[in-house]
Amino acid sequence: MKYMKERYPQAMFLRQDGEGGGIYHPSVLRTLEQITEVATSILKDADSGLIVFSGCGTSGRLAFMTARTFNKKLESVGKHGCFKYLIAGKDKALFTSQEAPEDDPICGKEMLQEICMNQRKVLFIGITCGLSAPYVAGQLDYCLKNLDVFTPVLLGFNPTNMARNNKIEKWNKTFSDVVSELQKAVSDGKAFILNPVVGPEPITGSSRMKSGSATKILLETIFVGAYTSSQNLTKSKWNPQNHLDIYRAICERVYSVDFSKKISHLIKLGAECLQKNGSIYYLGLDSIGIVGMIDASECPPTYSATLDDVRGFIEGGYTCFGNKEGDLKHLGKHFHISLEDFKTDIAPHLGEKDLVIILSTEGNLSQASFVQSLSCHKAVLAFKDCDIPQEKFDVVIRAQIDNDINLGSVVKDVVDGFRNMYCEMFTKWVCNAVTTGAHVMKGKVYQNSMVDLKVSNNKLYYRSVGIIQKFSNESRDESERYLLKSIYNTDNLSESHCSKTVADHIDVATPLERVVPRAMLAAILKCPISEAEKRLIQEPVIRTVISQTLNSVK
Ligand code: F1P
Repeated sequence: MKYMKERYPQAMFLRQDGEGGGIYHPSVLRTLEQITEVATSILKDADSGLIVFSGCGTSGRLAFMTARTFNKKLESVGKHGCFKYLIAGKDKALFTSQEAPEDDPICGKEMLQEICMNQRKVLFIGITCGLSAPYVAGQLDYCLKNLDVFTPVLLGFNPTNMARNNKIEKWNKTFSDVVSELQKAVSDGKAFILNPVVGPEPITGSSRMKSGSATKILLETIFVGAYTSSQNLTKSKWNPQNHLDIYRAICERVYSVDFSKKISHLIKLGAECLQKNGSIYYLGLDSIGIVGMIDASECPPTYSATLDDVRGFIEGGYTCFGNKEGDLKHLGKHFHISLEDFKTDIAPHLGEKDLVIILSTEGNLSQASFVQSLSCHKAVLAFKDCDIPQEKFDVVIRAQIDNDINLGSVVKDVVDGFRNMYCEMFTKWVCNAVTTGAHVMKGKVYQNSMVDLKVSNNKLYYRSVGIIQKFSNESRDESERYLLKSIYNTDNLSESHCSKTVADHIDVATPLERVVPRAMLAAILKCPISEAEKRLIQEPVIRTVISQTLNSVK
């Protein structure tokens, strides 16, 4: 894989100047301060309004996590938790990707209306890394029509001129149209756009990585600031830059020589397990466990992984998880999330081809006898100086946020109350590295492209067309025809295939396997779909079959 410095996670902290600068850009810092002021005014009287985070996929899951963190914080000081989250596809989407609802702006608007009924003041933060999700577009549009109640914020990581301009089905605007309207409200001081450039993702389009991390970092910077100001915890004015410095220090620590050696070891173990059709399991405590679960949930849409390839479990199950709809176990085995479920459903079947990674702030999970007796590969990531029986684990990563990381100029007392958040960030970087690295080693990526993605929403449909075009040198229209041929498993597209909507194509494509690789091979070789499928059966490692095919037509 081509590695460019700007793709490294650390690159998101680069001090870029000029238009479209990074997270330290003065205009970004100013916007952070302004949003913090609005949030502070709501938190000072938490019964007076709401703060709503909303998004799709990873962005929605981070919306959930952030609302959970700050509600807990408010409740710990006897206040009412005024943070709410919305995610396209509702709570089911916290665990498995439900990407079709992402394309529905009306559904987005209605869900927002429902939770904001009778509110007088709402700070709405719509998160969409690519400035693209119709679900969020519908919500921002609704806020713009009701600026007396809503202060809308668009959080994403593209310059505004790159906002998606594709037609949204059954709607009369594009995301880009909504951004233009938002810009007018921004100039009137009634809305905000927070869209620093964090550079390209290591795997093109895998916004769960840098953009996901930046989402978490920026939201936490705003709300740690708002919380501390509303509680009068600090006399000096909140300085977002100091808070961003903490994450920069954590990122440098994760990628320091000693930690990266251990993480590479973990990636190799993970890859070996996936290659042997084994699994990676995260077992975690509290929010650190949730980070593992989120990481796992992103593997199917990004790498066409099965729901069993990477899974996460959390001590206390749904009670600890704290989602709106509560226990979702009835939806099937992939919604069994507690350690007890892991012990009964998974532990008895573990073997040499599986890897269990303990994620723990305390280390007490790593000491649990049930973990130590598991007959599989085991690793632990812990954040306290605890007594980990090293000999029982293949990899031990022990990070001490206080000692390892210079918390520098940030008020120590402020940071003390949010230590878990920094551990979560550390964990996210480790988990993302493990699952990305393991899938790359499994051959799920060609160069920097996620060539085996699921064609499960409008954005991913057109991304797939782009990937086929890039490697086949066919025209865009012809590349789309190859995609359709692969979806409908035919070499002769009929009138009825061609007259269907993109949403119809997505419905058919979502449950299918290897749709994009099959279309790519057929487009490169100009061969029937059945011939492409035969090649994929003969050589199931996607990267290998693509590079062999490309070499054969050189
Ligand atoms: C939302 C999202 C991603 C997911 C996939 C489909 O993207 O669900 O989280 O990985 O790419 O879209 P965005 O709206 O945050 O750009």
